[in-house]
Amino acid sequence: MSPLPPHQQLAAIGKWPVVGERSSVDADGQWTVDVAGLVGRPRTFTLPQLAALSWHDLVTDIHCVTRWSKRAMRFGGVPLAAVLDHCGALPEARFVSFVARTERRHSTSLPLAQARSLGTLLAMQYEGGPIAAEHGGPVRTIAPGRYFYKSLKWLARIELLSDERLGYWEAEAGYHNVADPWREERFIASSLTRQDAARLLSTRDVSGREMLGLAAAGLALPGLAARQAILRNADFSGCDLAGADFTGANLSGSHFVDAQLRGATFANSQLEGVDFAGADLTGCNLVGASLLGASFGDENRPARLDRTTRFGPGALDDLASTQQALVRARIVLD
Ligand SMILES: Nc1nc2c(c(=O)[nH]1)N[C@H]1C(S)=C(S)[C@@H](COP(=O)(O)O)O[C@H]1N2
Ligand SMILES: [Mo]
Repeated sequence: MSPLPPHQQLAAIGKWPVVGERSSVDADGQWTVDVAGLVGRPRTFTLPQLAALSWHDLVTDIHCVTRWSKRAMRFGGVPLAAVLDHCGALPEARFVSFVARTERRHSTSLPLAQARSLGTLLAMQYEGGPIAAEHGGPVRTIAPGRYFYKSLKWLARIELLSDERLGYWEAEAGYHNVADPWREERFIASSLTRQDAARLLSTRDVSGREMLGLAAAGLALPGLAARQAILRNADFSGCDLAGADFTGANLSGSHFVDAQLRGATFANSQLEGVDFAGADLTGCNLVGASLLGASFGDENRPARLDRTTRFGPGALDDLASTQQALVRARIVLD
């Protein structure tokens, strides 16, 4: 089988995690998709009108930035290229923004030439049936060859632009705007230098702060208070964080490789895609934490876990199968 992109792991068999928004708004009436901006013939399509343009089946692997992948997903729908040909993309159009019919009007964007060459699909079917509502039905985009945040659920509007308009995750969460999984373009570089980070952390209290891509590897930070902090993509590898308090913190994509975390609490925190390989998690509280795509290492470098490491009920179901086995073998579940 073809390899997965670096540091991705297969989601548990039969499981397709729901990530981000969970539903659309105003879904009662007839669903329409607007094609607007730099096109010669702007138009509002109903779904049957879209489907009539051209139909294409696409089989692709999907790769979430939170480190889970699923292979050979079969989608059916209309190629973006067919819609663009129909509506006449103007020569000055260089970017395409996809906007969702959701509360926060979620969006993502791609350079237009890339959106075409990747074979972006406006998908209306998954495995021959309708796309489930929580996965973006009745119509979502699929951008093969990019992390899955470039694939928008509940498509309401396609807008062609001359200038880049960053999407929601790209603007709000520091997600990389290119998003090539083979190059691991997960997050943009941090704006904080290592010195700035060390200075902020020396106060031992970063509760409620937002610091993306914190570079803290190797620091001694026992008892760090980081309640409700937004610390996506932080590097805490090799840190001493014994007894640290990460209650309610967002640590998506962060690294705790070989960290000392004895007695730390991660209650109700977001740990999607976190790497705990080799970390000491004895006495840790992980109750209520979301663990999609999290890694506890492998047989060569497992996290240290035992019966004093506490997980919430059902929390391990979010882990890849190999990870579930590794964790269950080390903790004793009642
Ligand atoms: N409208 C909308 N589309 C979205 C998101 C979102 O929050 N809202 N999240 C993105 C992310 S980060 C991922 S990984 C995928 C998840 O799709 P799924 O829930 O069908 O797995 O949708 C992407 N598209
Ligand atoms: Mo994602």
